[in-house]
Amino acid sequence: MAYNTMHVPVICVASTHLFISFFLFIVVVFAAIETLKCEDVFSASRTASVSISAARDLRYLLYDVNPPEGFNLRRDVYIRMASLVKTLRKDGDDWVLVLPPWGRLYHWQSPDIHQIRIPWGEFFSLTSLQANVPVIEYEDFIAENGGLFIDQVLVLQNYAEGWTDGKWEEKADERPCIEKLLYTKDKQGNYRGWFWGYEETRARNVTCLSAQGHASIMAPVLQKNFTGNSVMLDRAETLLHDHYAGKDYWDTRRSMVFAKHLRLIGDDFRAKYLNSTDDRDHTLYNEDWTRMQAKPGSAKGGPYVGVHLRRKDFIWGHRDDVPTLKGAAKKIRSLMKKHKLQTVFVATDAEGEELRELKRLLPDMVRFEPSKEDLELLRDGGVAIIDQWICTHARFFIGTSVSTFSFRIHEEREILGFDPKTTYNRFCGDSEKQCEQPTHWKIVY
Ligand SMILES: Nc1nc2c(ncn2[C@@H]2O[C@H](COP(=O)(O)OP(=O)(O)O)[C@@H](O)[C@H]2O)c(=O)[nH]1
Ligand SMILES: *[C@@H]1O[C@H](CO)[C@@H](O)[C@H](O)[C@H]1NC(C)=O
Ligand SMILES: *[C@@H]1O[C@H](CO)[C@@H](O)[C@H](O)[C@H]1NC(C)=O
Ligand SMILES: *[C@@H]1O[C@H](CO)[C@@H](O)[C@H](O)[C@H]1NC(C)=O
Ligand SMILES: [Mg+2]
Repeated sequence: MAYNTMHVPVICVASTHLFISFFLFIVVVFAAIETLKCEDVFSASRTASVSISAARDLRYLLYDVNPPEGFNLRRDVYIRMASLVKTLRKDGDDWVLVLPPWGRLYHWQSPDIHQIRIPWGEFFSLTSLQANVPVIEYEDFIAENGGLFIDQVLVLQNYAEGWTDGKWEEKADERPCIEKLLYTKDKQGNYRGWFWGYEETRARNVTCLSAQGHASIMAPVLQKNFTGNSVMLDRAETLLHDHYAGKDYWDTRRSMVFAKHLRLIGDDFRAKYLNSTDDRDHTLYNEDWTRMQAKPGSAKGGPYVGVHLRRKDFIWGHRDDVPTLKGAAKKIRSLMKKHKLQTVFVATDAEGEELRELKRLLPDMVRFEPSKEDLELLRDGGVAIIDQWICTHARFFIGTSVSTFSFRIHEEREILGFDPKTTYNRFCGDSEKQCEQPTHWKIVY
């Protein structure tokens, strides 16, 4: 087969020495720039709030998500919280969103790597987030707040009785906790909990709150009922999007620009192993997301099929919308033929025997597989982002049914201006009857 004559190495392990020095150089330079920029943005926002400080008190909104949820659903919950903060700021105090440190995620299991208390700045551009809504890292919150106390934790839950009369109604009420509380009272009467691995953090009070509705139904509750300086919403995924795929959704989504060093590593990989550059592929990216408005269909993408093949918990349940590896390989070959592409880039969480089988089935696939040293720097989250970034730039993309990892790639491609036909595609189960393809969500500017 023609694939066997490809010049692409079976496994692309970048030259460690070069990679490390390149990586460190960028990290240092950009970390410095980011810090400067962040301080600028931040002091500007502070100055603004000082001038009207009599009317607007500074208040902090913190949040966390159900522990088993992964990286990409958490990115979705961020959008809901950003929307709530915008609502809170419209009338009332000077609310700031505190970014929950990354860590202890079920999928981030690479051994011997520090994977907790990771600031958002390692994965996302803080200046870009700041241009949408005021945000700060948790450690800055500790410093500014002058201590380790969170005034009030509200553990969100559904209503024990479900929807009364089968009627949907938006509401929030203090209620007894339904599940066992993951916070325990200490000798001083304060609450200890996970708090992203910050063992010294304590909450003064923890209450359960049944809530059903959009994120902004919490605004009056936070403005009137809980007046502490810092309020944390735990299980924040309980709240729905204010307006899914509306303008505000997309503003926040567009502001979630990946950290520059991760984009550069992805770009470097594209150039080296996939013959893909922004100029040729019409995927020019504007560092300032507020000025980025690619014409739909303008992006061409690099000469490869991008694949996100989700395994692990997606196959353990024997779901019928997820293909076998054989089924996936067959589909990939047919897509390469159809689109006249000789290269395939595969992002997957497959491991062990599954990964070996995949390599047997697709010996010429290109993968981003960092060395152990690089993995220590990038961590599992950074590698996931680089995989997503490379899939984002493919001429044609196919993902896995209802995977939020694939959904985030769809959005990133939408931002770059790809024709939706090349983006909203998913694998079908080997014997899936009705294989509905993903929904196209058009950007609202
Ligand atoms: N590097 C990498 N990690 C992946 C890939 N697919 C899944 N993962 C990991 O598994 C997690 C999947 O969980 P999540 O983000 O919740 O997405 P979902 O479960 O597919 O909806 C990701 O966050 C990654 O840590 C992949 O293609 N590449
Ligand atoms: C908030 O306060 C109002 C007025 O006191 C009360 O009616 C409402 O039930 C409270 N809501 C919550 C969620 O505590
Ligand atoms: C904790 O919050 C609940 C609900 O608002 C309130 O009734 C209670 O008095 C608070 N406890 C303390 C110690 O402040
Ligand atoms: C890379 O792509 C360009 C045009 O897109 C082509 O001319 C060139 O031959 C390709 N290089 C390799 C090594 O495939
Ligand atoms: Mg998940």
